[in-house]
Amino acid sequence: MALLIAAMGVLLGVAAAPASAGNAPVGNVPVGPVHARPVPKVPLLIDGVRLAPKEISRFDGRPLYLFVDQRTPDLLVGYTNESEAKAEVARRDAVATPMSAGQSIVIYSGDEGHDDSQAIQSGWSVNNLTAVLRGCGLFGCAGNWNDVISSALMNGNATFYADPNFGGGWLSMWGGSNWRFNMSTYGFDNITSSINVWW
Ligand SMILES: [Ca+2]
Repeated sequence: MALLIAAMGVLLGVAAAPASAGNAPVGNVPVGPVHARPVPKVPLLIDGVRLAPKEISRFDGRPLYLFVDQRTPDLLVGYTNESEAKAEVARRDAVATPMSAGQSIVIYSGDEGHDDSQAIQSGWSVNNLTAVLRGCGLFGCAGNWNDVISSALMNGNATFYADPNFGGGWLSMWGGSNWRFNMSTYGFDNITSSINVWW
């Protein structure tokens, strides 16, 4: 009997694993006040000052508002003031090639477009990626999309937010035309909790 119970426990443990994995903060890389910010792989231009990637630690504990232009993908531009960042994005958007209807981006849970994927059309946004399940099959889902986006394929513009409801620091990827990148390049791996694919 004891053996049987032990065996059942093992079975239950195996069966329960995917559900608990789905609820756990998978890959939760906080950008809150007490945590070090992930180091991007490209140089920075923060508030107009050029910095080496590791110098992003200067801004640990406060949100950064970042964007990357596909034409200069090896430079992470950022602001400490959100209004200034929004003004810069709007300025660039004003001179951009008009978007066409039906553009979309694809988000992936793995690097280089691997693992779970989800397309999001331009004009749509998700205010809380915890609500969107991923990796679903006959036996349920592997989890949700919160804090797991590791790469994206962009045909459109998108802003990735660290917090739900388009809050916290953000990374705006601008001018996407068949552009695939890893979020880790820009220090934003496994961070996104809400997303806006804007048009
Ligand atoms: Ca997050």
